[in-house]
Amino acid sequence: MMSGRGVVNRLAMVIAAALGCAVAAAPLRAEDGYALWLRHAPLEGEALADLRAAAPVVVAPPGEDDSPTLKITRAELAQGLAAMQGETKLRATPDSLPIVLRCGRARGDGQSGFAIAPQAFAGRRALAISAPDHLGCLYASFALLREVALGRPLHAIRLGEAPAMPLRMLNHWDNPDGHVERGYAGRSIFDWWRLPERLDPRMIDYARANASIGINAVVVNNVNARAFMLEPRYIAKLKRLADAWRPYGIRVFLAARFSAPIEIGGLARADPLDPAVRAWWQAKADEIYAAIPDFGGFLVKANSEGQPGPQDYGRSHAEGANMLAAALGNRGTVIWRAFVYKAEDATDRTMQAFAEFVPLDGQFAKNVIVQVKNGPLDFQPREPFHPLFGAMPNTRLMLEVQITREYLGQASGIAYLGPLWQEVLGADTGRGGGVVAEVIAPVGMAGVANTGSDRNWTGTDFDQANWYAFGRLAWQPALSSEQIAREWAAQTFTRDPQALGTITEMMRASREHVVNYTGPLGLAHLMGTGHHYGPAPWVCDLPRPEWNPCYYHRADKDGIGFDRTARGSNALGQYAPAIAAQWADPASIDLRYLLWFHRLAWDAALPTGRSLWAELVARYDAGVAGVDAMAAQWGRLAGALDAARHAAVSADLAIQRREARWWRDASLAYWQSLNGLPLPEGAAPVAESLEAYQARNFPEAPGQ
Ligand code: GCV
Repeated sequence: MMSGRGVVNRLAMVIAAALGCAVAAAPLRAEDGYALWLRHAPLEGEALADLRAAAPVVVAPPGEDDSPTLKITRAELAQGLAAMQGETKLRATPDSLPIVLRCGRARGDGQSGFAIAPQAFAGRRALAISAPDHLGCLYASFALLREVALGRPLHAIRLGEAPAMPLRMLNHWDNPDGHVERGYAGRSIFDWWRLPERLDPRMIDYARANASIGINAVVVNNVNARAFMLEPRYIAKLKRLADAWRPYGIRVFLAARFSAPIEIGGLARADPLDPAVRAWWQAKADEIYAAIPDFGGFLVKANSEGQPGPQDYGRSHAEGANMLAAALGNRGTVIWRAFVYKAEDATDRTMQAFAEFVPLDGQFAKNVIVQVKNGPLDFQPREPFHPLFGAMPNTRLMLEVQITREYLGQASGIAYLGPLWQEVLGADTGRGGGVVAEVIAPVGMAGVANTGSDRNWTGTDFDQANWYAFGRLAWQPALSSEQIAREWAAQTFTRDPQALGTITEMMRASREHVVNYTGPLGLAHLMGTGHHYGPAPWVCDLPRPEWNPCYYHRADKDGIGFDRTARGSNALGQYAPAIAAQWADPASIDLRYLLWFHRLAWDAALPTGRSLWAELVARYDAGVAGVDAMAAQWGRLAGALDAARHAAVSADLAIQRREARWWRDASLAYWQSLNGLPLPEGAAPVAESLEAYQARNFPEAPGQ
C-alpha cells in the first residue's frame, strides 16, 4: 500500500507530466468578437478565489493512448482554466485539484456523451471527466469550461450529458468563388483557392467553436452546387479540411449537383436508373472515400428552384436519392432536401413538398435522410411547423433551420433565433410521434450557417448567439432558449448579473419584434424581390406567381390573408386532424397563425377586442417600440461592456430602428392604399408616401 507521502509524490509526478504537455494559453484576445463564446474571460470575486484555491491541473492517467483529440482536450482545459484565473498557464500547488480524464477508446463518435463528477484519484479529492471515447472527453472539457465560465465552483460541478440526436450539422451556402448565398458576414471562410496547401488557421478556430457546442458535421458548399467541386482537385482540398477537423469530431459532407455526371463526367444524361450514371457515382464515391475514409456523404437539392434532379428523367426523389445512397453504401449518408416547389404547379406552394414526399414514405434507402425546413414555406420569421413532420413515419426525417437571417433583417440589429427554433422543436405534430424534436431525435438537425470572413465571424456580434444556440439546441432541444441566451451572453459579453439580465431579456424578445414589424398575425413572404431585403408587399407581377408577395397576403379592399382552410387551398388538411381542428376556426386559432390560414375582412373582430386592421397596426407599432426599447436597454449598458463591441451593437440597433420603421410604414402605406382605412387614433402617421417606398431600389444588397 502506498504511504500518504507516496500518493502525494505520485500525484506530483502525474501533475508535472500533465503540465509538461499542457499548451501555454495564448494571451487574451482583444474584444473584437473573434473569440466568440470561448473568450474565457478571467473570473472575478468569489468565483475567482474559488478557482485559484482549487488550482486545478489536468491529468490524463498514464496508459491512455494519446490521440489528437485527447491532446486538444488537455490543451483546451489547461488554456481555458488558466485564462479564467487570469493566468497564461495552470500552476500546480500541493493542494491542486486534479481534473482526471478517464476516456475510453480513442476513436468514437462522441454520441455516448460524458459525465463529470467528483471522484477520488491517487487517494485524494479530484474531479473526473469520464467518456467512452476521446471525443466525449473533448465535449466534456468544453462543458466543464462553460460551467466554470458561468461562475460554478469546480467542486460543485456534476454533469451527465449525451446528445439528443446523432447529426448536428451546419449547411454552408458558400460558393467556391468565396461568395456566400444569403451570407451577411463577408466572404466565405473557406479559402478553396489556396487549399490544399494552405490551411487557414481560422479553420481550426472554426472547428473548435463547433466542437464546443457539439456540432459534428459540416456541408462545406452551397446546395445550389457546382459540379466541379466533385473533381479530384476539390477532393484534395476537402481532404485537407477533413483531416484538420477530424480531431474535433467533425465529418465533412459535400452538396452534390445531380447533373454532375454530365457536367464533369462526360455522360449524356444523369438518369439515376442508367447503369452508366450509377457506375459514375459509384466510382466518384470510391474516389472520395479513398481520400477521406470518414466522408459523411452528399446533401442534394434536386428539382427545386432550377436545380437538376431525377424528375428530369421521370424518376422520383426516392429513385434519385437511392441511387446516390447505393454509391455511398454503408460508408455514408444521402441527405435529400424536401424543399421543393414548382412554378408550373398551381397548388398552394406550401403544400407541394408534402404532396411530393408523403407518397414516397418507406421508399427511401436506409442511408437516406430527408431534410425538411422548419416550416412549409421558407424560413420566414414565423411559420407553422412543416406538416411533413410526423407524416412520414417510415422515413428518416431531419430538421433544417436557417441560422443566417435571410428573412429576419439579415445583418441588422438583433434577432435571436432560439425562440423560433424552440417553437418548432416543441410543436406537437398531433400524429402520435410526439413533438418535432422527438420526430427528428433519431436523425438530426441542420442549420444554414451564418459565418463569414468578418472578424467577428457573423457580421453582427449578436448573430454569434444564433450559431451558438443552434449547436446547443441540437445537442439538447429541451434546453430553454432563454437559458441558452444567458449562458451565451455570460461567456461572450459579461457576467455582471444586471447586464446579463438586460441582454437576456433583449434577446428573448427580439425575434418577436421582427415578426411584428415585418409580418404580424401570420403574414409572410412580404420582402423585396431577389435580395429579400426590406418590405415590398406591393410586388404582384413577377413571372413566377409563388414568388410574389401578393400571392401570400392576398390583400384587397375587402380583406387580407391566405385561406388555407377546406374552403381555400386546404393546406390545413395536410396537418393531423387534431391540429387542423385547432387552426380551422379563425375565432380560436392562435393569432400568430391567423392570416397564414385565414382570409378575413379588415374589420373582422378579433378576440383581442380590436378589429383586424387595428390589431395589425398595433402589432407593427409593438415591433417598432420593441426595437426602440432594445436600443434604449443597450444604451444603458454603456460602461458595463467593452467599448468597441458596445459601439458596434449600438450601430446595429440604429440600423434596426430605421428598418423597423421602414417596414411598418411601407407596409401600412400599402395596406391603406387597398383598404382606404385611416390609421387608428393615436397611431403615428406613415413617414413617406407609398410611391416613395416603392421607388426605393438597392440592387447591391448583400447575400443574393
Ligand atoms: C440556396 C430560399 C433562398 C435561396 C436558397 C433556397 C434553398 O429560396 O432564397 O437562396 O437557395 O431557399 O433553401 O434552397
